[in-house]
Order: sequence, then C-alpha cells, then structure tokens
Amino acid sequence: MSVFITGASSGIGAGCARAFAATGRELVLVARRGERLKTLAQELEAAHEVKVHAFELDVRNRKTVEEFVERHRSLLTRVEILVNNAGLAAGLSPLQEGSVDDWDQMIDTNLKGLLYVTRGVLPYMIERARQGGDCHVINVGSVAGRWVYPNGNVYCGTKFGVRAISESMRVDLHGTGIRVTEIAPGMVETEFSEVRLKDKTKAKTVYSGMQPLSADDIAEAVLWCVKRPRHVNIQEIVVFPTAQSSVSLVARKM
Ligand code: NDP
Ligand code: 8X3
Repeated sequence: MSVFITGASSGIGAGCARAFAATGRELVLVARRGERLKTLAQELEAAHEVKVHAFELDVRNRKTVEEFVERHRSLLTRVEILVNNAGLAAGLSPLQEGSVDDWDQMIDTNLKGLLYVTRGVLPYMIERARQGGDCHVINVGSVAGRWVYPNGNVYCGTKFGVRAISESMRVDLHGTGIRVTEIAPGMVETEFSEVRLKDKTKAKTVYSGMQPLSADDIAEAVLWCVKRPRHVNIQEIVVFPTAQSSVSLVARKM
C-alpha cells in the first residue's frame, strides 16, 4: 500500500514523506520542482527499504492532473493514504489592494488543485477500501481556516474552504470506511513565508524571537492520526506553537 503526498518538495509535505518512509510505506510524491523531489526520493530510498515514485505535477492544471491519473492507474490502485498538502499563501495585503494574480494562484492551488487531485485519486481509494484497505485522506488546512487575521483575506478564504471540503468529503464518504482528517497548523517554519512575502529576509522576521512549529511536528501529528485504530477517525486537529496563542497573538523574546 502506498501514500500519495502533494507538495512534497519542501516543508510539511517533505516532512510527511520522511515520516511515512520511516514506516516503510511506498510513496508517490508530486510537486512542481521535480529535481527536488528526485533528490528526496533518492535520499529516502537510500535510508529506508522503500520505493519512492516522484513526479513533477502542477496541481493547478486540471488537464495535467487528469492525464497523470490516467497514466498512473496501476500506482493509484495501491494508494491508501492521500495527503493533500500542496498549497501556499501569496501576498499579505488588504483586500482592496490585493493582487488578483496572487488570489488566482491561491484559489487554483489550495482549493481547485486539492479538488482535482482528490477527484482523480479518491475513486481508487474507494475501491481499495471496498477490498478491505485502510484508507485515509489528510487535508492540510490551517488555523487561517478557522480564524481570520488582517490581510489574510483570500488565503483565509481558501483554508476555510479546505475545512468545508474536508467536512463534505467525510459525509460523502459515509459508510466507505475511509477516514478524513483535516490538520490545521499555526506558524510552521518552512518556505511558506518566503513564498508569501517573496523575500527571504522578511520571511525570517516572521519567526524572530519565537519558536515556531517545524514541518516534522506536523508530520508527526499526521502520522499519529493515521496510526489510530481503523475505527478511530481524528476529524480535525489544530496545532499551534506554544508561543502563538491565537492567529494574531505571538509572544516574542527580543
Ligand atoms: P512550503 O512552501 O515549504 O511547501 C509548499 C509545497 O506545496 C511545496 O512542496 C510546493 O512545491 C507545493 N506546491 C505549491 N504550489 C503547487 C502546485 N501548483 N502544484 C504542486 N505543488 C505545489 O510550505 P508549507 O510546507 O508550510 O506548506 C504546506 C501546506 O501547509 C500548505 O497547504 C500551507 O497552506 C499549509 N500551512 C502552512 C503553514 C505554515 O505556517 N507554514 C501553517 C498552516 C498551513 P513546488 O513549489 O515544488 O510545486
Ligand atoms: C499559515 C498560518 O497564521 O500564517 O496557514 O495563516 S498563518
């Protein structure tokens, strides 16, 4: 059985790939940066007795995702865990000054990309579950999908959407035995802020004077959810760093 992880070229996705590889599971990793994925795949195959399939894939491109699903049917029949992680925030400005290109990118990746991949992979998982497989979808949402903060607007909108889609998946999969978990992290130090702010130095200051979560912290939580007995579905899990009491309240020691 295998684990399909989107956005595995960095951060939380790469952390999940490492965590699942350590349990000996076959992996299917996708992201746009194929070279990075290839390096990660080689690292994991060298460190563990696992097969890792790495594919360059832009989840925003519906046709490409559909072709990918068509081409890799035999791999998909073995997928029992889908980690919908690929996503980003682009920009941090008031709605009235926002970049519409940034909005498109967030909506196309965080919502439409998640849906395209899920639409392609889920029918295989339903069949797998029908044959006794222990199947589980993990959607990476965010605390921004529960509480808004100034200038979060469209990013928050997409993550509120991920939460609603996760709840919908759970009810639509009723009776299939497939578990659906939404994991909602607070501040995790990855490439997230660099991508959002388009500036490495500014990105560093986001985490100055406080200890953020690491990608491994989230991967560990994901693995914990998956490792519960089959009759236990952790529907949602919200994880903040201790120094972050709410979306806009962070204790910093400067
Ligand atoms: P990173 O920027 O480190 O990782 C994002 C991953 O998503 C990369 O692997 C990137 O790969 C992939 N990705 C982005 N766009 C696409 C695309 N169009 N097609 C395929 N893959 C794509 O950030 P994080 O690890 O932090 O982010 C992972 C998830 O966690 C996101 O959904 C984010 O919203 C969520 N999150 C992050 C938090 C944080 O504070 N860091 C907190 C809460 C939630 P590539 O560029 O190679 O395509
Ligand atoms: C990322 C966490 O608080 O920057 O989803 O929105 S936050």
